[in-house]
Amino acid sequence: MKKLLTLCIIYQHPKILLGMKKRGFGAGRWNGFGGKVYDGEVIEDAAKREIQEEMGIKVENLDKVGIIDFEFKGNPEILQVHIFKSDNFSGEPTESEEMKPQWFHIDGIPFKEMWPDDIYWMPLFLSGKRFKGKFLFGESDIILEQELVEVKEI
Ligand code: 8OG
Repeated sequence: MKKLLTLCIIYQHPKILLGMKKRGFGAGRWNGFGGKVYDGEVIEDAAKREIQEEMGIKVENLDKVGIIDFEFKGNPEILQVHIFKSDNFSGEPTESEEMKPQWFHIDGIPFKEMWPDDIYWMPLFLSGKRFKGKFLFGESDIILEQELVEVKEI
């Protein structure tokens, strides 16, 4: 079974906007903004909705830059995360019940407090590349297998 999720990172060089996830899956980690795509919902619309819900800002121009499939050993479910980039938004990033937003300089991205795969694809993200990948996680979210390739189109 495949579950679709979105992840959006606002990138205004040299800073990116991340949020500390306060509850649920991935709590305690810095991450981009996003969540589950509802049945019948256009993926990009889901990304915009989540950004609005999680920090109260509106984004218009989303650029899809990556798709990564995540699997957890012993669990048949595949989480397919569609990764978007945006360089502009309207409104003020505001803390919600789910996320506490914060800007980070790209030389100070807190990878130790992020999902362990992020350190692999973030350089592609930051350099304007598009990519596809697959990560298999084991216990304690250790990466057991990984594939990551740069692609021309997504
Ligand atoms: O709705 P919920 O908050 O559970 O959605 C999970 C969010 O976490 C969604 O934005 C997708 C994102 N996400 C994963 N796995 C990973 C991962 O390995 N790295 C990053 N950076 N984000 C992930 O579900």
